[in-house]
Parts: sequence; C-alpha cells; structure tokens
Amino acid sequence: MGTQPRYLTGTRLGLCTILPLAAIAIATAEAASRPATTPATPTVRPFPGKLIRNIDQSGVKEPSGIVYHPIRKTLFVVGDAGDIVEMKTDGTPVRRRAWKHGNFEGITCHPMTGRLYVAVERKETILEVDPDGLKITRTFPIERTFAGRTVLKPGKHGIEGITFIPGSKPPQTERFWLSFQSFYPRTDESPSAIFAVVLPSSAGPADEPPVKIDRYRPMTVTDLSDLCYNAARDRLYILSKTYRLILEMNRQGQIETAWELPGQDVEGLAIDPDGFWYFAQDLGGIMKYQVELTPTTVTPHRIPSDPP
Ligand SMILES: [Ca+2]
Repeated sequence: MGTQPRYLTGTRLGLCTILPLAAIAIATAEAASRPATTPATPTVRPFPGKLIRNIDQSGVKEPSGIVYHPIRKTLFVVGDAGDIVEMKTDGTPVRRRAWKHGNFEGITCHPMTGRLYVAVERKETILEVDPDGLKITRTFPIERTFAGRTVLKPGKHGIEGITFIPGSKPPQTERFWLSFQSFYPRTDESPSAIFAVVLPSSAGPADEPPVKIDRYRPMTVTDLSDLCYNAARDRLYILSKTYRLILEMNRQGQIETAWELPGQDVEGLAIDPDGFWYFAQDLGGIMKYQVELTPTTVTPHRIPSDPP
C-alpha cells in the first residue's frame, strides 16, 4: 500500500548514493554495541533468475505476501483484501479463506511448528494461523515504541513484510523480523526500518498482550515491501518496491549484494528448497523464477539481533 513519492516515480536516480547510505545506516545502528565499520558498497546487479511463468490460478486479490511451507511443501499467499490462499508450487489451488477488512501484507511460517504468521498493516498486528484449518489461533499486537520513541507511527503506512529467522546456534533466540513501509529515511519519527519481535512459542490466550520491539534498524532505502529469510544461504532478503531492489543482508547486518527486483509492483517473496523464487505482485500474479546464485560461505555467525 502507499503512494510512490513523486521524486522517485519511474526512476532509480540517486541509487548510487542510497546504497552506501543504507550500509552506513546499518553500521550506525550497530555502532552502539560494537565498533563501526564501513561495509562494502554493493553494485546493483541484474536479477539472476529466469522467469518460468505466472502460476496464480486462484485470482488472489492484491497478493502482497507469500511463503513456502517446508512441511506441507506448498505456498501460502495473502492479499490486501484479507485472503489466505494455499497453492502447490505449480499454482494448483489447495484451499483458501477470506477475512473482511484483512489488509494482509505479509506471511511467514515457523519451520518447526508449521504455524503461519500474518502481518496486518495499519493495525500493526501479527496473526497466528493454523495451516490445516486456516483459523486464527492467536493475535499479537505490536508495541509502536522502541527505546521510548514511537517508531511505528499510526497513519497511512504500516508493516508490510514478515519473515522468521532461527537462532544461528540453538537455543539462541529465534525472532520474527518485520519491515515498516515508510517513504521517509531516518529523519522522520516513523522512518523506513526493519525490526524484530520475539513471540511466545507455547500456546497462550487468543488475545496476547502487546509484544515489544526487540531489535530495531532504521534503513535509508525506503518502501520496504517484504522480507524473506533464505536458510540455504543464511541470508535475509529485503525488498524495496519503489527502488526495485532486492538487498541481501548477512547476519552481521551488512548488505552484501543488491539485485534488480523483477516483475511489477512486487510486495512478496518466497523461496523453495529447489531454487525457485516466487514474487507476489500487488497488481496481480505470482511470478515463478528459477534462480541460480553463486555459492556463499555459510558460517555460524551470531544472529544480528543478538547482543555481542
Ligand atoms: Ca499490498
């Protein structure tokens, strides 16, 4: 959701400036806990994927979030109109359910429990959903403040993406990372940012008390439309719709790679174990790509949100 700022429409002018600023922003966020570094500035590369096709057969309205479910080996898609749709990786519909006034913008899955977690924009709430019956089992409102400051200001923007990141060495804390869509870089009181929350894993009351923001990172790149953790590379992907970027971040919070975001109006990304990437387009369509990436060194880094 949201309107593109006029000065960015149809262009990526200033990108060369923005990417170093993004890296600096992240380095600054970490400066309080460890020495600041200047991460290498990535060059924006062509997306290394080959389009297979649009697999959507369900006609999901404004699909805005998507996740691969590693237990069911299916995809779950959510849309602005309040739909949750399960489909096979070739797009064959499995089941669906709709909620009025849903405003669902992101979805992720806990890989061990199989439970789904849906990000609801403007309410700034996470819904826990049982994948079998597509029933909401718990509701987690998110506190809008961090370190005494309102960082998720109510208004026309809200949470757009969600992904689950396991601890790098169990039982390190597992966290859900979310993106806050804003067209303001760090200067606004509610800037573009990614942040993490910890959700209680055991079953609790249907209406959980508000969860605190556990880690918070302002970003200079704006319009962050989704997050997706890629376990095979141990990297976090951050999508910017306006800048048409995919940023690859390591566990130290450094942006290692930037690719051009393919498709149109992309608000969701899912990755399956066979190397297929699925982009959910708000204007319609689930675009499936075959992606080949150069191997990366996966090392047991500390999770970026853990204290040093
Ligand atoms: Ca949307």
